[in-house]
Amino acid sequence: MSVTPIKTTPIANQKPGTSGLRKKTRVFQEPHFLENFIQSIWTGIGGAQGKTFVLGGDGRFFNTDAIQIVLRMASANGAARVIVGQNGLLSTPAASHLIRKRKADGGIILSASHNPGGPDGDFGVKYNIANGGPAPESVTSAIHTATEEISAYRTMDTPDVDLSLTGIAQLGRMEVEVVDPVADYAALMEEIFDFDAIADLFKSGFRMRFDAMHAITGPYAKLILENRLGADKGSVVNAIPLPDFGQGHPDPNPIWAKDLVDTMMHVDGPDFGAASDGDGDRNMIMGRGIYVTPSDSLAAMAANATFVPAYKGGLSGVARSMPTSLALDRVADKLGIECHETPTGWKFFGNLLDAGRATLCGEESAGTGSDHVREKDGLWAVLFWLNVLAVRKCSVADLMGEHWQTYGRNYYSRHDYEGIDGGIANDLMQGLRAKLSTLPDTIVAGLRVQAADEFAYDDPIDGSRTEAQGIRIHFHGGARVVFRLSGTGTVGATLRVYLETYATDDLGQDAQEALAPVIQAADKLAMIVERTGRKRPTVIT
Ligand code: VG1
Ligand code: CO
Repeated sequence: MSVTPIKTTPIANQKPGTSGLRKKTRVFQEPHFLENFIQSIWTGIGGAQGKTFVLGGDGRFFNTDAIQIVLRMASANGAARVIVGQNGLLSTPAASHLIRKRKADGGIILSASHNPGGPDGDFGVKYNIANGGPAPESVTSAIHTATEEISAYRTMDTPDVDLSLTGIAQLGRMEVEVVDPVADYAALMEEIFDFDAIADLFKSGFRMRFDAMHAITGPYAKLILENRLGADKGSVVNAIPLPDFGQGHPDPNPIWAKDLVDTMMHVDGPDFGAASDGDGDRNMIMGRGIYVTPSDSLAAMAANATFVPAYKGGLSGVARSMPTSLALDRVADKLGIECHETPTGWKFFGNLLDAGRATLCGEESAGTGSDHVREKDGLWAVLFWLNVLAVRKCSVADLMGEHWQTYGRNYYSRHDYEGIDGGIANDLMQGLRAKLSTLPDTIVAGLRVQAADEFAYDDPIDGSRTEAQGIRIHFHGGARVVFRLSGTGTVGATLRVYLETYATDDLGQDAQEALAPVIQAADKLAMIVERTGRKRPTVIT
């Protein structure tokens, strides 16, 4: 069982994006690709010697092989212990919780989140630090530098560790502790929420449907929603995690979770509907006849947080990613608490959560979370909504109707143009950047520009500055458009156009109709059709 240093050379483009390194699965399977990156993680964090790590993945194709590769490399690099989810499975929030609970030095999560899986799909690796959250930019850039300088990695020649049974196994000098992936997470949820109130809600005939999209949350949702809380058997659908997510796209939005939307829009549909993504950190919330945008969900959660036991004392502050709608800001204003605006990606919330400057955070991309872990958390958001509905005894539609009456409504939509040429995408952004200073006070598609800039973030805790985080254009009257390029795609570039307008009356419009002038202005400003040749977005959420 000797440790073998294997000679290697740097592989280009191993730069972590918004959330870890994501590539086509076949790229990850190429010789040395995964190994180079894992060794660079150890180098980037100052070595693995004597450390304890948490390890798990969302179960997508190549998860099982990759877990064994990481285990061997951890042992060969001197790690003391790796805590791994049974069968190599852990949802992202469960991994975050385990890192914190077990005071591990960090964790490796194998997932490309909402990206499709399978041999022709995507694979990914994220590194989380000791607070349980995604590595900040300082760490990911050290890892990236290491990928550019690597000349060897360390592994060992050992048989696979049996991960099918919980307990402790030995791999070289390292201990491998195989744990139930659901137990600790379920216990944490029970501490946060009023399980009795939610159980009573189900006893009263309340019906729900949770679509696990054949991804990681199936076993978590079955245990918590059906077994512990008493939701009807069969409330959790597509509950068995599959390596290719049943050929689906595990992204909980109205496009990819269309079955759920159809069920919920039916007059006899369930009272509450929800879905989560590949690695269990995203959520989609619906009521009968209503889809709640993630930005609205975040705002409504903030406004109703005191109905949940863990937050009954109030929120210390809230935070949202810059492209997320300003609905949250209105709630924060009323509550008299801080509202932080951060770049896209959960890693920017970590410092605020650690410092107690924010209790609740969220992103327009269906991510919400709190200081209970350091990742966004899909099932937690579902339980949050259930807890609020159980206490307030109202429907989702009534709750949102009342919310808009109180705060006004931020109509919101995101238009994605996927797989466009990288050069064209960069030119488009550059074109916008070049004219930012000339835009204020001009009229675009009937809307007058109030302010235009490129977002940069100064972290109030560690003082770090992150630049070029999206171009934002505010119009008089509260409308806004934001342009940025995705950092999670694996083919070409994805342009994301975030559209928003604010209304205090006429609260029941269709979002695309309410946003029509903003959509027109966005196209005029960025010359999307002209530059990309695309007449319409690939995905509208
Ligand atoms: C997307 C979302 C972002 C999210 C990130 C990771 O990033 O927009 O809000 O944090 O995915 O989520 P991008 O760079 O493609 O816009 V997950 O659930 O994919 O880890
Ligand atoms: Co995810």
